[in-house]
Amino acid sequence: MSDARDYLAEHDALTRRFFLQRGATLAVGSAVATNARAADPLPAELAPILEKLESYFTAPSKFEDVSRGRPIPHTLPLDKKKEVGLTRETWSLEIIADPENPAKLGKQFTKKDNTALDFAALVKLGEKHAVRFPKIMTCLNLGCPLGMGIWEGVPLRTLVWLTQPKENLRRVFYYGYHNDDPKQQFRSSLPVGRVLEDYDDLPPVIACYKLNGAWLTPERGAPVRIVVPEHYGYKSVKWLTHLVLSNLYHANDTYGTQNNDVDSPMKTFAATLHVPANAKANAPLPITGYAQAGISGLSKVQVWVAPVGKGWSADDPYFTTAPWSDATVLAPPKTWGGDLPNDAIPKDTIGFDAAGKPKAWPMRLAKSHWAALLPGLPAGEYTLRCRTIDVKGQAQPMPRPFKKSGRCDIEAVNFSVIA
Ligand SMILES: Nc1nc2c(c(=O)[nH]1)N[C@H]1C(S)=C(S)[C@@H](COP(=O)(O)O)O[C@H]1N2
Ligand SMILES: [Mo]
Repeated sequence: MSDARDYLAEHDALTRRFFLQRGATLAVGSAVATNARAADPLPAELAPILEKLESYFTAPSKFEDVSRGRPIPHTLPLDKKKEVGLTRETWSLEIIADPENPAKLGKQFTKKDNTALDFAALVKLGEKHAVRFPKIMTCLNLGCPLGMGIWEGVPLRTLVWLTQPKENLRRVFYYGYHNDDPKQQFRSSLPVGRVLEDYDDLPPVIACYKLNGAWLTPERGAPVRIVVPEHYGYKSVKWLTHLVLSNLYHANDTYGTQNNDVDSPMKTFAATLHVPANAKANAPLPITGYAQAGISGLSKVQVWVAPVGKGWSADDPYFTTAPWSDATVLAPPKTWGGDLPNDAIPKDTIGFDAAGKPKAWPMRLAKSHWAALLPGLPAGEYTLRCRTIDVKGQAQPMPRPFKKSGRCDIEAVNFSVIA
């Protein structure tokens, strides 16, 4: 262990010195890549990989898809979609009291009574109430985000208030179209307090119909899906058909029956995008990655390189005392991507000012990119690890061996340095 510690302390000192030198000697002009974006100029060696970085927002068609159903609802032919209400012209939403734990409501919205809310009525409500906000979509069970978007819709509370709730309302649950087969139902839920109020500076929970300025596509849940800003993807139910107001006092999410922790908002963590495959000995190592700013926010990304097999002290399994060094969290990009019309942030997007500039950076519940240029190493096999520091200065992900509480790790990637 002491061997490893010595080596690492040395590499740490080297890393710090290296960064200082870089900062001092690199001219601004040599450091600008096309979409490069740091408050301070980044070393020119990073330019080629910064140019290849993914766009900040994800085009709706480029999102990874997590969809259940046999057949998956978005694969139904258009005629069938029309028949079952999965087009904007044919969609409608029932808003009802839970038959098993009924909330007392002044009014319900049902297909039977011809009072279900149709798409035109939702969009009409949107003229007055619509909100839009950036959010990263991440599956609780998967290691990497599915996509980063600006989601737009009507706050769910606007729909809840339409029912004139009187009493016995503690939970709101909702589900989407699943081939009219109860076994295929995919359901999520929220405490009513979260629907009615946006505590902790969160955007509202919405009945969403636009992503990145365009109508939702069938894959993303058209015509209407729920989007819950602070939660993993399973709370954001697609092909929404039913909003159920319940006096149940606990979660009844489908994910809860699959051993997932359904009261666990999104975590902060980092991962790499580019690590040199076969780096040259003693040549600087350009590295990029992304970070997800979860509920606890993001203040830093840190990296640490150690020789493979050197090990780390068994009493510090989360490497809290390792010689981490700060990477650069990239500033807002020059172009946003994601197929945003005119590459502009839609007007009145939460978290952005009137000129479409982010009010704070990095943004919470969103993605960021980062880069680091590490000093060259002798030939050998190495492990690069990355982690984040949240806004309160806590290293993240916190020790969290429970994958079913939201998958996130201190990522470790091995790479070779050759003579
Ligand atoms: N109706 C329905 N909604 C759903 C799902 C589903 O299978 N059916 N999958 C959920 C899960 S687990 C995730 S992670 C997100 C993924 O959103 P995306 O496919 O738009 O990326 O959708 C959620 N909404
Ligand atoms: Mo998921």
